[in-house]
Amino acid sequence: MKQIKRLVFSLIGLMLCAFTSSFAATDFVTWDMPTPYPDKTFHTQNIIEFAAEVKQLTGGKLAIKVHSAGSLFKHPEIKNAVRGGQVQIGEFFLSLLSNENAVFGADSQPFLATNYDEAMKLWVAQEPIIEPLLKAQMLQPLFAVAWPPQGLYTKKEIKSVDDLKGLKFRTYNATLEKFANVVGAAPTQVEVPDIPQAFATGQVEAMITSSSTGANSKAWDFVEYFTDIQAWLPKNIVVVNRREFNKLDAEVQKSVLEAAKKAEIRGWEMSKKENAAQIALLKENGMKVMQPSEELMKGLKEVGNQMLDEWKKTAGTEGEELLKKYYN
Ligand code: PCA
Repeated sequence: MKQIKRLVFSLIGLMLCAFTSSFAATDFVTWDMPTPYPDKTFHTQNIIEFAAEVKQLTGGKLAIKVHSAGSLFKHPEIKNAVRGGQVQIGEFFLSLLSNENAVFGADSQPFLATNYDEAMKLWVAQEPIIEPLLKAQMLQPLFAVAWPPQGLYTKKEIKSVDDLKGLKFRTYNATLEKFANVVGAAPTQVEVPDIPQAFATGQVEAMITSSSTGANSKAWDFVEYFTDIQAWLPKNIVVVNRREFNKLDAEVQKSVLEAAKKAEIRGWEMSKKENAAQIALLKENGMKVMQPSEELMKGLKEVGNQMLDEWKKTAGTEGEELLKKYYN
């Protein structure tokens, strides 16, 4: 009898434990999400919508608190903050990881993919290659969105690659830094929120970035020319810590993946619309929006070819596989 009592008690105990822990798992959870770019950036807007959708789909079980503009973690620290579990989810510029493996930087190779269709094709080729690399670091990619094509911002008209020589050049990753070095410019890494200040103080005088980042930074305050070279479309990626993701209920996990899928589609559409609108805004504010000369494009593409050859050497078989998929 005693034994049966004990058994019943321990069974009740077990059930209570299971109940409270499952309750804890389904209880309301808040995730912190650092992002590098200011609120008005379309990527950030897209992420704010993603967070709202997650909240709605999960009936409030998962709330994502967005900390934009590098306010919680500085851009270069975001990936490791997610990896280490200090935060559960985060956004960063994918090609920043090219120092770990060159395949992460495929989307920043000059003139490899120069429009939205090609950029999407490149992402389709790149995703299955980078996913296991991220997974090995406890990271699960959720979605990636391309920036508009990268253009050239300068104080003077640029007619050939030679005109870039000696310019103090704002850069945002190792590939762009390399590009600046190859064309004989002087690179300085500057995060987006610091662009206006870097130009105002003369730390830099030229840059390559999207119409979006140029217009958001009020480029007309410090440069006169935007040359529409459409050199590449780099991406931002959103990743989640897998341990944290696995803690969620299956239903909540499903909702996160569903919202992520929608965010990727919406983000690419936003990017396209953004490009047209922001180029118009550059013009409205008095900037000269130029089509590149043949000579400039020829020179830039030569630089692109040279850089791609070097990239192939460092990207090894994974890089080969990526390019094969992309070109097919
Ligand atoms: N804007 C970001 C990345 C690429 C872009 O268009 C930047 O300038 O840092």
